[in-house]
Amino acid sequence: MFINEVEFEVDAHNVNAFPTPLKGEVAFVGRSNVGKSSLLNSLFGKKIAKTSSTPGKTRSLIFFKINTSYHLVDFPGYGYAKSAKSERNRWAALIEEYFQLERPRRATFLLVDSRVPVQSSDLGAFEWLISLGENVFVVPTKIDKLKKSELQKKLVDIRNAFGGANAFLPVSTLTRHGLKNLDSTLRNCMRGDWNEQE
Ligand SMILES: Nc1nc2c(ncn2[C@@H]2O[C@H](COP(=O)(O)OP(=O)(O)OP(=O)(O)O)[C@@H](O)[C@H]2O)c(=O)[nH]1
Ligand SMILES: [Mg+2]
Repeated sequence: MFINEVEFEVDAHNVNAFPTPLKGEVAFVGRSNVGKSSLLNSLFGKKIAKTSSTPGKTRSLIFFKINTSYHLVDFPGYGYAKSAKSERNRWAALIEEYFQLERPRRATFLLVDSRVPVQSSDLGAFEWLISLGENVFVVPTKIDKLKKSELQKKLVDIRNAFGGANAFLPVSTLTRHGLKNLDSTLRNCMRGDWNEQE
């Protein structure tokens, strides 16, 4: 596996708390509860990102240092209606600021829940990231919840909806399906040859 050393670096509630950039960085974004933090823990092989069955667990940008040279950033989820509007606005502002900063960001991994139809909030996030010139990898999550035939159909829908993505990387943290592929995609991104992906 590419990731062999992980360290929690900082829990950033504002731009001033973002760490000094390293050689490369990737962001993990998606709706609340889609499985961002769980996926990072599975990639890391240890539970250092906080997860919860209650949406809204991650409330700031959490920077993890991997292999001493790169950052992985765990984002707060968007689309969580129950949190206070002022708090949602604050997260939205922080997310926007992050993407407007010059950082050595190689790619953004946009996680989408494979169990539900394509969501307009996910499409909105995708289009916004593409408009900023981001390399976006779409990661359908929780695929253990679908039968094989349902999954095939869902993946076709997702590919059609998110045209312009660098690649589609379905995963399950329960079965570990797709994790190796994701890990090697991360390696390619960090080394700057992510174009070799399909
Ligand atoms: N069945 C199944 N459940 C999963 C999978 N990945 C995550 N979950 C569950 O989904 C829930 C949310 O997971 P988190 O990783 O906390 O989600 P998050 O996207 O970080 O959520 P926020 O921090 O609120 O934005 C938890 O109950 C996880 O156990 C998966 O691959 N399969
Ligand atoms: Mg989280």
